Amino acid sequence: MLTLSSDPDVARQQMLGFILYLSTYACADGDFDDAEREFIRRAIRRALEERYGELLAAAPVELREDTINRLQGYFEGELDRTVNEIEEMTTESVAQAEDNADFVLSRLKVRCFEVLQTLDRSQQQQLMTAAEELIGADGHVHAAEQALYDDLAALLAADRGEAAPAAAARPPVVVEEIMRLDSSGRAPAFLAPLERNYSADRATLHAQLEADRQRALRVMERLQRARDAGAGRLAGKRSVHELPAGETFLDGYTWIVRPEPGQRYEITVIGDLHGCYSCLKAALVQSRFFDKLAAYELHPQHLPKPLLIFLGDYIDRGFYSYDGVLRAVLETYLAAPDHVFVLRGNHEWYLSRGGKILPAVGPSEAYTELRPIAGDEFFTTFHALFESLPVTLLFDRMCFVHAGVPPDSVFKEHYEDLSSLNKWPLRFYLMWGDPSAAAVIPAKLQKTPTARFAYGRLQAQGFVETLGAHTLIRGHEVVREGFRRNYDDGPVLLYTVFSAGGADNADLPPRSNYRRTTPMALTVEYAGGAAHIKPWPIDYKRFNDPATNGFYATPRELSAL
Ligand SMILES: [Mn+2]
Repeated sequence: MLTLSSDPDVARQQMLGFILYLSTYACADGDFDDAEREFIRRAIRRALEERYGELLAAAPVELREDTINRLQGYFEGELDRTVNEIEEMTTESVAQAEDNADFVLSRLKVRCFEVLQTLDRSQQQQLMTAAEELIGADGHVHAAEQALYDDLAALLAADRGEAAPAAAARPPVVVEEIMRLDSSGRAPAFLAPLERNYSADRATLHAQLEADRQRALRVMERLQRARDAGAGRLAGKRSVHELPAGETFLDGYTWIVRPEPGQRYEITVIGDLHGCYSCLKAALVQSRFFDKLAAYELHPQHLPKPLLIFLGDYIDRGFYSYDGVLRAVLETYLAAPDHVFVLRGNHEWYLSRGGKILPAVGPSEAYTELRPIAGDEFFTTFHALFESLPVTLLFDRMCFVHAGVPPDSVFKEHYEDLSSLNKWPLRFYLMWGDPSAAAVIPAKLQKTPTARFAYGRLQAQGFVETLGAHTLIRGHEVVREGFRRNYDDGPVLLYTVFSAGGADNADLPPRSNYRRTTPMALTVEYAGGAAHIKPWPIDYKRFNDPATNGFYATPRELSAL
């Protein structure tokens, strides 16, 4: 429940605030009963046990017990003092026509709010959760308790807009000016043989679909091996800091990359591709990822380690989904599985109903085009592939995910520790949300009839800080400029990158609204905890050309779009 600071003075203030806060709730119904007292005593105990159990892990058991008991006695004294003080307030005189109970409640409210003000977002959330539990501790929820809770939640939400992010330390992340990367370099050799449209000839098509299906199976096999090795490693881990340096592993649907001490990294980040194969090819050429990887493997001690992250949404919208972007992304992963990370987007989502695979996102152009010609086995395999794709990657204190943070209600109900990121409701919502300019989006507004929802800056901050991170990089949203600094001046940073689009990109249908977007990708240079983010436009145009792109050598033979 309450995680105490490692600084003893801060921890004491936290505990006193915690006691004031909870006893206020306990008194809000006009009666401080035994169940409520017992609840607070146990809450104090749990916080002390967690703090000193860890701190004095190596000390003899008796010493540990003794320390915790002494502190328990001290804080219980503080609890009695606080409760007396609150009860005394009920005898204070008030102006005529004012109700004393209202006065006490509003005073208490302010005091609680002040306590909350001294805490960071995730600690605030801990207190609000504890209050909720306490309200129910005596068996029924009193209207005054609920009113206090609701008012504080509203105050907190309103206040977050005023919170001074400038005062908090900015994470060591700098966004550089847009840079230009030329596209004259070599494409990875494995791409050219893959650049074949699905054929109208049935036998050829069958062989193509089967090759794509086999590739998907190989990817699943590789992911499964990583998963077997990393299974269970996030259980009980509250923050990325608790994970050992220098290790990379996949637990469930969450990739963890803990940088090796002293190692520099160069991370290429590619946002939504949506069937724009020319964008993918251009990005691979411009980033020179495979050239850099080859050089790194020769001189690992002198060069930054290259990583490549795909943020999901490979299919639909553009002309080259299964036979283009998805095929090439999977092959890219298989070519360098220790350096390439393929995350899942909301378009990588099918439903299985009575043995049939159905699309879950509409319109689903890739499915519509292939459904009449590809068999159940094909879609069953890709359904399984999509289900198996990881959703989150945590590199040091940077979080990479398709869309962003979960709604408050889902986060509260399902999140316990880092392993909770693997639970379906969280995975689902991490692929659907969009950041808002508002500080907080109220719960009511997060409940939408569609999967898409909005989150506010402080909700993003609460989520990202809970993971132990400070920066979130996501795609999902068709931002016209291709790269957007959504939250760029607070203690938590959030950026959007979109890699599909282009006004004159022949990969897109003529009337696609993606043509309004300038596709961009990112290079993140990382060293010693600090990162430089460099956005760059994708030169898709160079690859809308039969000379550089096999897909343009022959007309598309299937054309549902
Ligand atoms: Mn999306």
